[in-house]
This record gives sequence, C-alpha cells and structure tokens, in this order.
Amino acid sequence: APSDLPLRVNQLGYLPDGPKRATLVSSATAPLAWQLRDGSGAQVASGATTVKGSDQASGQSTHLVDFGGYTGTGSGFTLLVGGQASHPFDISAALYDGLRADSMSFFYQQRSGVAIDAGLTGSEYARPAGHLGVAPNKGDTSVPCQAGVCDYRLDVRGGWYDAGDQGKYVVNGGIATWQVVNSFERARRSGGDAALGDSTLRVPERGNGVPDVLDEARWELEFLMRMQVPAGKPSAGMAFHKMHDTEWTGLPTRPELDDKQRELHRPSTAATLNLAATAAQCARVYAPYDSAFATRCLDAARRAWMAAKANPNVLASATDNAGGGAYEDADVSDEFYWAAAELLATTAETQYRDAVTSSPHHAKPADAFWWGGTATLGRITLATVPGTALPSDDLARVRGLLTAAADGHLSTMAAGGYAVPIPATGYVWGSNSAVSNNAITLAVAYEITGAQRYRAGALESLDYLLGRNALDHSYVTGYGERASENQHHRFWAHQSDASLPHPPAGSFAGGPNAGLDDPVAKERLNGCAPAACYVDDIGSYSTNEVAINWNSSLAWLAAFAAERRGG
Ligand code: 9MR
Repeated sequence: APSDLPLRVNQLGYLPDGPKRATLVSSATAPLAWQLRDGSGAQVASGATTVKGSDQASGQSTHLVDFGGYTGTGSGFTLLVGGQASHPFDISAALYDGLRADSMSFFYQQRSGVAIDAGLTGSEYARPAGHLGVAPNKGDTSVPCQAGVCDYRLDVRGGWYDAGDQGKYVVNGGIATWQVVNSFERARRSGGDAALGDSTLRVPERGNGVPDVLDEARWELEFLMRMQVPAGKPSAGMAFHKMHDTEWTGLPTRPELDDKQRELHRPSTAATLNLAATAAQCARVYAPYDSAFATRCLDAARRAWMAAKANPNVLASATDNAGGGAYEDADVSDEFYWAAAELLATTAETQYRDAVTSSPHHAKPADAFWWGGTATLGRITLATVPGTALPSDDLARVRGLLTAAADGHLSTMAAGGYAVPIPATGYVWGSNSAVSNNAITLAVAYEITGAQRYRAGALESLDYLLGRNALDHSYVTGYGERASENQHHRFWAHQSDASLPHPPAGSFAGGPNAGLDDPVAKERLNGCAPAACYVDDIGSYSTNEVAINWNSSLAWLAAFAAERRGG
C-alpha cells in the first residue's frame, strides 16, 4: 500500500557521528517547522525545513529536514512536521552491526551443494543439499555442455545460486566474490577487520581460525575455479560462461527438487577475466591463511589471463537466455583492465603493469560499476591496495578519477529530493545496487582523502535504501517498519507457498525499475515515476529479486558503515 506518511526517514536510524537527514513530501513553498522527539516523547531538537521543490525521479515535491545538529543517542526517536510523526528510528553507534552480519550471512543461505544447517539459520531456513547429482537433480557434479560446446562433463558443484533462480554464472559470481573479499581487504586496512573475522558470521566454518567472510567467499571461489576449462581440452584456461537449467523452473522450486537438466555454456572472455580477477585477488588476500589455496588461485588466475589474451573477443550471446540469465557483454576491455589490476596488485609484475597502463580505461573517468562494467573495480584495487607497483603519477591519477566520480555522485545527490546517487534515468533492473555501488565509490573516496563529505554521502545513500525514498520503503528484509519481504526466490517463497519462509533478514531487493520488465510490474506499476516502479511481490523479478551481486554491495557498505570511527 502507498505510504501516507509525508516524512521519509532511514527507518533503521542514524549514526551519532553521521549525517541525519530526512525528506518531507510537501508542496508548501515556504519552510515548515519540524521537531525531533526522543523515545520518551520529549522534544530534543527543532528547526525549519529547506524547500527542495520537485524531485525528478519521483515526481514529488520535497523539503529537506536536517537534524544533524542533534548528537544524542537512543531508540524510538520520531520526527514531526505539522503534528504528523515519522516512523520511529534509533540513533546509535551500533546501528549497522546487525545488518553487517545479516547481509553477509545471505551468502551461506545461497550456497549450492551443501545442506543448510538449522543450527546456523534457524529451522525455517534449513534445507537439504541441492544439486549434488541426487535425483531428481541432474547436476552439478557431472554436467554436460550445451550441444556442440564440449564433449566431456565437468564437476561444477558448489558456489552460490545467483539470485531467485538456481543458475550459477561466472560473470556475476565474479563481482559478488570480489566485493565480499574486498570488504575484508578494506576493513583490514582501516583496522576494522575483526568484525568480519572468525566466528562473526553464521557459517559452518566458524571457529576454523580463518575470517568468516573469507570462508564464505572461498565457497564461490572454489566453484569459479571448477568452471575453468581443464588443461588438455580445447580453450584450456578459459572459463565456461555459466551453468544452469535448460528451462526456467517454476515458483517455488526447492533446490533439491529441481529436476531440469543442468548444462555448461560456451566459455567466454568475460567469464575468463572474471576468474582471472577474483583468483588474483584471492591469491593476495588468502595468502596469510592458506598458502596452498593462494597458490592454486594464482595459478588459475595466470592461466585465465593467458587464455583471455589468446581468445580476446569470445562474447556471450544475449539470446542464450532459456532457463537462465544471458549475462551478455559486448565489450570486455573493462574486464581486461580489472583482471590486469588485480594481477598487478598481487604480483607487481611488469607484464600486468603494462596491461594496466596501456588500457583505454586507465585514463577514462571512473564510471559506475556493475556486473557488465568492471573497470572501476580495478581502479579501486589500484587506488587502495598498498604496493601495487603502479608509478606514482598513475596512482595519483587513478585516485583523482575516483574522487572526481565521488564528487559527481555528491552533486547528483544534492540535486534530488531524496539524496540518491543515481540520476532519474538510472532506475533500471537492480537500481538499488547502482545506488550501493556508487556509495562504495564514495566510501573509497573517503578512504583516499579522509574528507568527511564522502563518508556522509555513502551513509546518506544507505538512508535511501532503508526508507528515505519515494515509497517510504526499506528494501532490506527485516530492517525497517515497511520492508521488502516477498522478494523473488524459489525457496524463500512464502507468498507462493505458506510452508516456505520469507527471505531472511538482510536480503536486498533489486529495487525500482522503470523498464517494467516482468508481467507483475507491467500490470501493477503502469505509469509509475521511475523511483516508484517497485512492488514487493514475488512475481516481480525485475524489481524485487535478490541477487548475490546486490547483496555483496550492500554487505560491503554495511561493513563500512558499521565501523566505529569516533569523529
Ligand atoms: O542483474 C541482471 C540485470 O542487469 C539484467 O538487466 C537482467 C536481464 O538480463 O538480468 C539480471 O540478472 C538476473 C540473471 O539474468 C538471472 N538471475 C537473476 C538475476 C537478477 O535478476
């Protein structure tokens, strides 16, 4: 149901040392008085709104409420304008601790090839192992290729299911793995890695002495390496683009009950470079914990790089989308840049430095990143990982490109009524991840420069995702008074089958998509303003799916926001 609350807040709350802003929907042309009340109902701050006028993406007239001058903490705060209160919210330094753990624990629950343990997740989320070749499953331990692609079978068990479907795609697995591992690498630089360390997540490996975030990412890394064409076969060293069912399964389909044939799809240059990038990152980050695994990663990365150089333009087809997403990509120059950057950061070798400095992406603006555009992932590694052996001029330039991009996101935020770091034209499939990925660029600019405005921009982006938006809606299950709970998923499908659970807390919906790319969206959202093209219905896969590359972005950001900084 549409919200009738004119005040839009981060429904989770605000950090004591972060920005504290809300949006008021109002066509009043003069400022209005606002009050802040604490949990006991006492007024603790007051002020006047700033008229912002019409917000392009939502079509709404808005005012800005800035209560950043208030520095107290507690729970049950409300903002009021004209006697009408907002949802209640907290102000707490511990605000994002729960979201950090829940958004990261999402990945365990997406694991393929292992039973999900009630002791870790609670009984409603427990399920038998899926896709280990046990009937009716037809995979993933011995998977044939699509006709004409190969004449052997491969064991590609494990990994994470991509999203609401149970396909496994190297391209999307790559960015998701990178973000999970990068969140740890970033936290380690800032001294906040203990919060992602051993026994911090609900994963079976807790207590093994390895940071849980790395245990989780290894589940996918092992899968990505299984997707590499074995030595001695045609295209050895390349990675198969993806593996999934020959036709789409219905809703719901529990993983262990999927009876469709699984197939490997033609190796692609993009998948191969995703493997090269993430395996190179693996070699660097896992070395202190498991040197044999790190060596195996580096070997896979080098072989993938060489295979991509030998096969530089093998593109996945946009029409190969029966039973799984296409994940097509017509330009892999950005994947080359990303892979070269990761290999350089890990090895400091001249061949990779030359590949970085001679890439067209090395001088280009730091564009927004997503599964199909990965150059900025490489830029982030080059700009932040110590000892990348990049000449100092180049390092300064890459850092400058990232801060320039962050400045661009801040101007976009300032122009709108809801402080969203994407333009009105940016509400496409997975728009919430465009917001969180741009927020990551802001967070990286904060790390590079120490300037508080970038941290504030990253945090204010979270406000949007958690309720300060056109729909007064939090896109994260379990976080906020009005939060998504019917995301498109074949097992967390309570809306289709009441015996199945809702998505677990920390599940991140794709978000508003003006393309209305599914039948439910077409029927329910006709005529929507871009930022309002969202419906919390299990059938709306183009606005309300979950996906590993979206949760990885949220988890990165939540871990950043949760770190105590004291000032
Ligand atoms: O995230 C993908 C989005 O960018 C594309 O526009 C869309 C259509 O090709 O596919 C999205 O990815 C989906 C994938 O194809 C299959 N698994 C679910 C993914 C999330 O919706």
